[in-house]
Amino acid sequence: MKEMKMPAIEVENTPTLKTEYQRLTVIIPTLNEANTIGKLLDDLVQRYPGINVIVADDDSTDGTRQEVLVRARVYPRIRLLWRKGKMPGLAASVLDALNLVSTDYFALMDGDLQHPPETIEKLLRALTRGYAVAVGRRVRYGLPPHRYLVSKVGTLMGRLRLWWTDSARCSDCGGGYFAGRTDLFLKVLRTHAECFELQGYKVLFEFLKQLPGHTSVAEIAYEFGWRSLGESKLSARIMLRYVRSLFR
Ligand SMILES: Nc1nc2c(ncn2[C@@H]2O[C@H](COP(=O)(O)OP(=O)(O)OP(=O)(O)O)[C@@H](O)[C@H]2O)c(=O)[nH]1
Ligand SMILES: [Mg+2]
Repeated sequence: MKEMKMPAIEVENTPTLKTEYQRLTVIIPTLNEANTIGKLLDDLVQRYPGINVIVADDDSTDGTRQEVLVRARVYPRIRLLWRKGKMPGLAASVLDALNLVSTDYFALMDGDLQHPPETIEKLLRALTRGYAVAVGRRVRYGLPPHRYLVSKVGTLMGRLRLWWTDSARCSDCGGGYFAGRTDLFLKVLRTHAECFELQGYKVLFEFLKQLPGHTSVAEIAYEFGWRSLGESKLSARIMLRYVRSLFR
């Protein structure tokens, strides 16, 4: 799994060709995000003609799937993965969706509008320029002080872990907004499936742990918005899962 060594830098401001959007699949895990998922999907397909989207829904009960299906009928590049009867979990949902991706690149973003859709273009641009991974780096946090602190400490611990094992690195390894080369990530998934914390939230961290230190990683700054609609699914149990994954 040899990757060219490239420094983690901001990607310059040249627009991505419109035809490049069809090379990307955006994975959106959802659990009861009916208030926001429709708006997010509308924004993505309007902004990025030709883009592919997979919504990986863990049997939501609030009409999330209906919001997706209404749009999928009009825009067939939107697909719904209904995980009914499967072991629930954010990471498990993302990995299931990743197995369905057939485009060169994929991106992961939340379905609650905390991740700004305009950043997708910069993530994609980094990949088409040759980076293996493009990571969104939060520069503002839509989080209350205690959550901000927990997030910062968690990210610092994650960075130490990645440095200690000479794994792939970036400054915001605890974020959930990133993109990557599909073949590389599928290879990691197929060779290290048993290592993933399937009910955890830190999918990026799980992958970085398995990628070698010389992997080329670009960092793209973005403002992590406040959750204005719907409810947070993050719990103390999920945070503990992350602590466990630091030592695995
Ligand atoms: N499929 C699936 N999606 C999930 C699950 N838990 C959370 N999600 C989705 O994953 C994304 C991130 O979850 P959030 O609850 O927003 O987590 P967060 O952004 O860290 O927390 P807040 O800042 O409080 O919103 C959202 O799109 C959720 O709907 C799950 O168990 N399964
Ligand atoms: Mg959120």
